[in-house]
Amino acid sequence: MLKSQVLELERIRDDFPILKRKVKGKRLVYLDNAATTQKPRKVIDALVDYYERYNANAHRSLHTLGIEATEEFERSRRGAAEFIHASPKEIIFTRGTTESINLVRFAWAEEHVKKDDTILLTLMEHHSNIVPWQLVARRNGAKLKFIELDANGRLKMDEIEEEIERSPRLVAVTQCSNVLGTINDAARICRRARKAGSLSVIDGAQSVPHMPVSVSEVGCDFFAFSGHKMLGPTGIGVLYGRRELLEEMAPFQGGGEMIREVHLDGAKWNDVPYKFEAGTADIAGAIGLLAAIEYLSEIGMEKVRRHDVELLRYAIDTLKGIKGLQLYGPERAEERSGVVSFNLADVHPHDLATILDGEGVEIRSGHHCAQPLMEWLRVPATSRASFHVYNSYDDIDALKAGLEKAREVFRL
Ligand code: C6P
Repeated sequence: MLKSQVLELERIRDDFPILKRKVKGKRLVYLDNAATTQKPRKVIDALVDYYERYNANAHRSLHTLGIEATEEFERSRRGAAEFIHASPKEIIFTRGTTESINLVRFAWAEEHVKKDDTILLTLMEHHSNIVPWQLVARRNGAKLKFIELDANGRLKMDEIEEEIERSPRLVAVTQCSNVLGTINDAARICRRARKAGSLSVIDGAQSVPHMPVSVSEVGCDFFAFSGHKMLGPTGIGVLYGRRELLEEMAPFQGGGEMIREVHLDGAKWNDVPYKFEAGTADIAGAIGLLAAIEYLSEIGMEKVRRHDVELLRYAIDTLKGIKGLQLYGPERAEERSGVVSFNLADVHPHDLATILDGEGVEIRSGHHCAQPLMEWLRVPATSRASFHVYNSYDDIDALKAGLEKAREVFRL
């Protein structure tokens, strides 16, 4: 059944051309949304429209096309700002979450993190929110401290609060785990960090696509997310940075647009956010991201979240009934975003993913760029199904049927 209590699924699915294709002769059941989502016609059309009608560089040429491209590019910035309740001056366009976090590394942390400082992280971070800090720590002689999780994969809040009391230089935490789905109380963490004089970086790669997010309510110093996980194009993302910090920070990369004036003996920087946007931006990507934001806003992020919870509840109940299947992460759907990781007996996740692909069911298998978390779970890899607005109960039924087939193949 394609029905949902929350969304008009038939209409929504109609908006996504790719959902009409078949995989191995079967209906496409796309459950790899945490890796990247599919794109609605509105986003595809916005990209084509830019290239067909007003393709030009932004913030450079004063001809008609240049002015139209600049206006749409800046309208995208305002749209992104409104979506997360920030000011447009605090929105820097990047290639995605990874580049956003690395921007903080190069433009803030390399200068401000000193010898023996602590950078506080958690065991559920994606490599994008670990490796940049390992590099800073190695260069500047700082320490990394990782906060543990409880048996259900929830962050130990008392432990992180205790550590924040010690005033780490930086607290870098994901709002939602891409493996466990766990939602962290980012607002509480950032409030404590602010009180302790620590800066906060929130990885919003898996939260912004799935729930209403307000950076002003979260109260973070930096916030990163990617367009391609929220129905937008690849190659575009956002770094939100608190205005006063951005004003003080050094540039990220040097080049065109990030300067006010350049002379043989030096240069002066452009205003924020342009100071951090050297070179020609992904103009089409930003315009496509705005189309995605408009599409999600038309549905309403509250509804997107309610649909996620509904699917999670059904998925957890369904998968729990499969013999030999181990689920990871919090049991209550309300405590997680639209991601379900699991292992089936000792079948390798890659073998499982191949069998499911034969049934048209696309999931991700592997370490999901979260190897420290895999080590904590004591597994080399997991299988992972992840949802978005076009997924339905029968996608989860198809996943279950595929898993039952795998049980037969592996004689479990
Ligand atoms: N996670 C996944 O399948 P980029 O690649 O820069 O758009 O996003 C990186 C990233 C950062 N943080 C979190 C929590 C993420 O989930 C991701 C991307 C994908 O889980 C690809 S590894």
